[in-house]
Amino acid sequence: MQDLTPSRDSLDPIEIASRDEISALQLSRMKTSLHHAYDNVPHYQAAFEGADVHPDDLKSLSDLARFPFTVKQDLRDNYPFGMFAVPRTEIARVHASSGTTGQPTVVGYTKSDLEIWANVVARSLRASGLKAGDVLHNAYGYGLFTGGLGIHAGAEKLGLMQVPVSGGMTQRQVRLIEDFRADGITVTPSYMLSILDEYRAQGFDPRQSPLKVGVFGAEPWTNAMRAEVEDAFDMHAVDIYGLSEVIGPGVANECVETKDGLHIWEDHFYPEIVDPTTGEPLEDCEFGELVFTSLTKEAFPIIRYRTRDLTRLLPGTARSMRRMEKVTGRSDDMIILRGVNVFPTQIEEQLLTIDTLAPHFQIELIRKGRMDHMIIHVEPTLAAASEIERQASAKQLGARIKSTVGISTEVRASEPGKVARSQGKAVRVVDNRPKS
Ligand code: DLL
Repeated sequence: MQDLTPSRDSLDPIEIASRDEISALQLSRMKTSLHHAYDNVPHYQAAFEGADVHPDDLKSLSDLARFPFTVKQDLRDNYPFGMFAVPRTEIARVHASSGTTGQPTVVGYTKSDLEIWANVVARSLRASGLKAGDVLHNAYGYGLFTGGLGIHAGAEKLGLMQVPVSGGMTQRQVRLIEDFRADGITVTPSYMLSILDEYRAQGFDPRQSPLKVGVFGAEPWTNAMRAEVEDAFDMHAVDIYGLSEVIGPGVANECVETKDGLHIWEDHFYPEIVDPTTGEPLEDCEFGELVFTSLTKEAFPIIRYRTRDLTRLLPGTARSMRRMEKVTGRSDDMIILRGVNVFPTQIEEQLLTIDTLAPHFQIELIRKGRMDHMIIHVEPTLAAASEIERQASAKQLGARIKSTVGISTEVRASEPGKVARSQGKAVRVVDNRPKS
């Protein structure tokens, strides 16, 4: 793999500023952001007053803990535009969640917000090892999802030649990567696996592909998956994180030279880790739920937003800004099986240790008698694998999960192509338990 480390002088000075400088900037921006939210969004005014706190009470960064959290339900209650802090006529764009699990949530951007977003995405793509003149194949979905258009603007800002292909039509994805000689690809890690299958189906050697780096995010993925994809394509695989409520992709990104967690662009997004049950702030290095406060957003300031993503904060390495460890999962995705907490990423990790099984998987939950039961659907690597070989691989995975995660599962290895493929965010868990 090529060394893609960006030169020190190509970085934004704040990325490598002293911690004191970063904290001073955060404090002054946080004061402005709290005032902006309080003065212009009735929800924040009521919530701050309910907690008996005023923006003037913020004297140091740690005073932020006195302010109330914002949760997804607050956004739903204020659907569609109630959380906006500027007149509707100043909104340049909206994005929205799909709303498959409830009422959709809407976020808005002024022109200045879009500019900041493009800058943090450009910073993320540069940290990933891309530079002006490179070709970027952007396979995140375009539309109301923030992935496609978010990456798009940052890629233009960095001076890349962008192929705005969006998700789907996997055969064409492979053809365009090859014909246009893409240096980089932005896509969900699960869809990258579908592209990998298609590479092989078309008879291309993925290790000979022009790709030098993949920038993967929008869903949890493991270091084991990183190793799998890096080896398959002979390219770097780096992690990009973000969420619509905070801005979209580009809240945090790994550096290609270290790949040791994601540097949070702390000059725009202030992170905290809290205990997911009590909401008490935790120290850096302690594991808990990630919470964000926007420092510069105009249209949709967000104060202490509970992301539900579980991780911990670590000191900076390649940049001065703090890192977040790869996200283990969302607290909503945690499965409690007969008293044991399980995340789909733990299943992924074990699956990738077994060479005879492909990296595709889906978890199905059912009820057997009065007990919850987990079925893990997987596939053999080889199309020609016999029934006996498939069963042996399935048994091996079941045993690994039992000994590492501590749960008994039923692993079903069917023919290749049977496990649902993703063209965006993978659906890892299908809950077929009767609703009580
Ligand atoms: O997924 C934004 C995005 C697009 C990020 C493209 C990266 C690349 P939402 O649809 O609002 O926004 O979903 C946000 O996705 O709270 C996490 O649970 C999950 N997520 C995003 N990035 C990662 C990641 C976009 N790198 C939700 N690792 C977040 C793990 C991630 N989970």
